[in-house]
Formats: sequence, structure tokens, C-alpha cells
Amino acid sequence: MKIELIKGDITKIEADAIVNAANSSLLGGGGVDGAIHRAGGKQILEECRAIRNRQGKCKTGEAVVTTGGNLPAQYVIHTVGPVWNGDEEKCSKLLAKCYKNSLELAENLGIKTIAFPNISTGVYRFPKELAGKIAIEEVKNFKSEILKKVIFICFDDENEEIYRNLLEK
Ligand code: AR6
Repeated sequence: MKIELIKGDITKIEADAIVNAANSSLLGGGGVDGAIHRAGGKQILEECRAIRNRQGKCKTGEAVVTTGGNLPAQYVIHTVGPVWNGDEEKCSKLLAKCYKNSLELAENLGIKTIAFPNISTGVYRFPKELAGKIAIEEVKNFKSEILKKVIFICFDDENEEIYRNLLEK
């Protein structure tokens, strides 16, 4: 499985699936979530509403899938990252679950390429370096015959530098 790093806007990425750093309501918000719903159009929100009506709120660490609406990506995998509260062990486990559950969902969909934003490192204030280590570790530990490429999309300079350093190691 190939790992790539791209600086930019995840809504522009032509992967089979992009991952959204959502909240448990699944009904949109700011940051990358807002950008994905704005660019993807109302179809994504309608599908999120249908999922909510079926199974209720999405718990932290879990992931659900919708189509990509107007996005170049075919699917959007919505996962809910932990809000950083200083409990490193608990928050780290939950963030790792976000990556693992998203990768499993992608695998079950038969997806070849998936792009991740830096989940929880915005409004949810997860320390960026630790979040980067967890993200890369989960991806490297995920063994798949189907997934061919995982792209980390860094929006801000700080995350880009962190990922570049971590991936060079
Ligand atoms: N493309 C890629 N990455 C982006 C983009 C974009 N267009 N826009 C922002 N980022 P955040 P969280 C980066 O706050 O911390 C929402 O309101 C950003 O630089 O979007 O998981 C949800 O509804 C940062 O590194 O997500 C939730 O309520 C990363 O995306 C809450 O925020 C994550 O920042 C989730 O908080």
C-alpha cells in the first residue's frame, strides 16, 4: 500500500473515498466538515440524515459512509474524532479507531484509494504531532489486498511539516 502526502483541500481530491472529520450529529459543521458539505451538495446531508434516522448519532471513533454527491470522490467516509481533553491514552485509542474503522469501511467497499484529513487536529484540539503519529501507525498496520493508496491531506503548514518529517523516518 502506497502512502502519499498532499498539501491542500480534500474536497478537490480525486480519490475513491475521502474521509470527513465529522461530529456525532453527522449534520455538518465547520472546518473540513463544512467544506465537504458545501462542495458535495445537499445529497450528502440527506444521506447523513437517513443514516441518523436509521442508527442514531455516530459515536466517537466510528465511521459511516455516504456517496460523494458533487465531489470528485465517489464516497465520503464520515468519522467522529475525539475532542482532546488531556486524557492521552483514551483520546489516542479513539483517534486510532477513526482511522481503523474508516480503512475497514473502505476495504469492505472495495475501494483502492482513500484520502484522510488530519482528524481532530482543528476545533477538537488534538495535539498535531501525536495525531500524525497515530494516523501513520494505523495506516501502516492496516494490511489490505484491496487498498492501493492512502493519501494524507494536510491543509495547514504545521501538519504538512509534521507529516513530512514522520513519513521520512
Ligand atoms: N481540506 C482538508 N483539510 C482541511 C480542510 C479542507 N478543506 N479544512 C480544514 N482542514 P476540523 P476536527 C483541516 O476542525 O478537529 C467541525 O465543525 C484543518 O486544518 O475540521 O476533527 C465538525 O463538524 C485540521 O487540520 O476537524 C466537528 O464539530 C483538520 O482539517 C469538528 O469540527 C481537522 O480540523 C471536528 O473537529
